[in-house]
Formats: sequence, structure tokens, C-alpha cells
Amino acid sequence: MLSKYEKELLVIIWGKASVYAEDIGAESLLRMFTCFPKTKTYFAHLDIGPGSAHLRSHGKKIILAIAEGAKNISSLTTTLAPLSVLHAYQLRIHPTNFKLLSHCILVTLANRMADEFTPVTHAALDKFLSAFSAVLAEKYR
Ligand code: HNI
Repeated sequence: MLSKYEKELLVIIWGKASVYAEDIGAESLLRMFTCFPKTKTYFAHLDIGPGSAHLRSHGKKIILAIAEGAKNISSLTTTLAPLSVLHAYQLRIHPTNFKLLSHCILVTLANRMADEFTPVTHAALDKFLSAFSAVLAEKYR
């Protein structure tokens, strides 16, 4: 599904993104909470307001997990198995939400990357985030 070139491109993009994992993650989560308020219900036990410590630390975790996955896309199913179990059985996140967060991450990256967010980059990121989300939602089937 992803070409060799796309995979190499994704390693570079996520390598750069992981340096700013906290900022990118927090912004992506905030976009999700603002545009799709129902997603906030999963975080009712936490303070996830703009600039909050948890928003930032959680955002960082998410981006680093994705960046780690980008290093070895062909083994996503294995590496993400524990996260998939967590989201399906413990957190019980409805699978639709993965698409919402993926989109918010894409928009955040597009904003930051400006001219570097080419159509080729857009397509590679979109395909990768879809594949990542599909693996995270796998346990629901
Ligand atoms: Ni998600 C915890 C990664 C989508 C709600 N999530 C995590 C953790 C990682 C993570 C990493 C921390 C696990 C740990 O501490 O062991 N989540 C990801 C990734 C995506 C994603 C990479 C998608 C790309 N999570 C979502 C979505 C929701 C979500 C779409 C809900 C709308 N995640 C949670 C919640 C927790 C969580 C809730 C627990 C938070 C806490 O600290 O209690």
C-alpha cells in the first residue's frame, strides 16, 4: 500500500515531528476536543484544557507512539498490539474516534509544514495514519 519512497518519507517526517512531539500532540488533541466535543468524554477524569500539563504529556505520548510506528510500518500489527488492546478493551474508545484524531494530526502537521506539506506528503501521511488507526481499531472486529 505504501511505496518504499513513501515509507522513507514518513520516517523523515515523523523523525522531525518527534522533536516537537509535545507541541504537535497537544495541538492535535486540542483540535479534536474543539471540533468534536464528544471526544472529551473519554478524558473526563483528566484536566485536558488548553495548555494543561496532561494535554501536553498525553499529546507527546501519542506522537511518539506514531513516530515509533513509522520506523517499521510493516510490523505495525505486532508493535501496536498492546495499544490496540488498551484502546479496545480497557478504554473502550469507539473506532470512529481514531479517524477524527488522525485528521486533526494531519491538519496540525499541514499547518506546521507549510510548503513541505506537498500532495505527495499529504497522501503518504493520510495512508499511514489510516493504516495506523485500522490497526488500533483491529480488536473491535
Ligand atoms: Ni489514545 C492512552 C496513543 C487515539 C483516548 N493513547 C494512550 C496512550 C498512548 C495512546 C501511547 C498511553 C498508553 C499508556 O499509558 O500505556 N491514542 C494513541 C494513538 C492514537 C490514539 C497513537 C491514534 C492515532 N486515544 C485515541 C483516541 C482516543 C484516545 C481517538 C479517544 C477519543 N488514549 C485515550 C485515553 C487514554 C489513552 C482516554 C488514557 C489516558 C489516561 O492517561 O488516562
